[in-house]
Amino acid sequence: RPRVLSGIQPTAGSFHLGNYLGAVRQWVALQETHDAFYMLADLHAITVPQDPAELRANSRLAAAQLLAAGLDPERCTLFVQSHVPEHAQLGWVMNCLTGFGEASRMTQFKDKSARHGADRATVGLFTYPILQVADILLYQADAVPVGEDQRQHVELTRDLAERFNARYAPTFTVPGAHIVKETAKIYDLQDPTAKMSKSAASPKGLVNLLDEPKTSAKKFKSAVTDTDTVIRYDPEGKPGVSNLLTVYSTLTGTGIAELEAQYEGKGYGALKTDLAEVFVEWVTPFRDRTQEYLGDPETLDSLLAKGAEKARAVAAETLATVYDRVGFLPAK
Ligand code: AQP
Repeated sequence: RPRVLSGIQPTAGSFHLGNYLGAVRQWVALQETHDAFYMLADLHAITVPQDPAELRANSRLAAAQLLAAGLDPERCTLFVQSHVPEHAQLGWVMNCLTGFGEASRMTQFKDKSARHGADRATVGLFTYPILQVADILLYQADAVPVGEDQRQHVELTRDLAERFNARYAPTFTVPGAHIVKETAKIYDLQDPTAKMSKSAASPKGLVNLLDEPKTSAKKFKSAVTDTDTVIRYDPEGKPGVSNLLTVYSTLTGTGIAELEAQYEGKGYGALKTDLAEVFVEWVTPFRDRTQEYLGDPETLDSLLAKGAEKARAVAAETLATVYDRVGFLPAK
């Protein structure tokens, strides 16, 4: 079976609709066809300041949401990044293989450091894509299911894997990004040209899965569209309407063309109200399941411990090969 690796940061508490449609939904599907490794990226989370108690609580909350979304620990390996020390260890080796200029070209760092202020951005935030390279290569992943915003980091992973393989000996599988075109980028409901993001300036266009469904329904109903009235999928000309159609189509499994036909002659109001209903119907059981998993933290923790054990077996083998290839003296 081909292998996949992906991760999500346990930072904001609730996942948002972009995280779910762009990434987590694919993870659930891929566990049927792939040897799948999914991690809670807590090492990545501390690249920006975190309250320790909140980070711990959010890690369990993230695990509960992944299970509620459909990850099955019998069919995939779900673990916490900091439980597998090989991530930090291979991360260091990868740091030493990366050019400073190369790392400086990562657009996500540029965006985030601009947001935090150059002085407050940490070196960890700068090198985070290189740790991500290590995350992926440790598992010899063939594919990395992510949203469009992560494409550049997967490209860096390919470059570094090829560099290591050429400099030492073939060691790493060179992975590809697994990006589902339709949902690669879910947009903010108030600014449909911007990515839906937990760090948006205003929460009005951000749909958090664990918010009160009524709150999210209101956000759908007041989504920004355009001054036209035709419901047509046209991401360039009609980004707001197209984003709503994407969400509607993915949550219901109805094709976009079918939705266009269904809403012919109807106004934006009808589309927004129906989509709000579709979302509430989908999210209500998701929230209930999340609460059920959260209610039993012991089971959650032991499931994550088992995941870490499975992950470590693979990670340790890769790291041992890497240490040998770079010329470290074996510890006796
Ligand atoms: N709007 C989005 N559309 C599609 N996919 C998205 N992802 C994030 N936003 C969208 C994908 O979600 C996965 C987990 O991402 P993360 O843990 O790195 O979270 P993030 O990218 O930090 O989340 P945000 O909201 O985008 O926060 P900021 O803007 O602060 O970084 C990834 O696969 C990502 O592609």
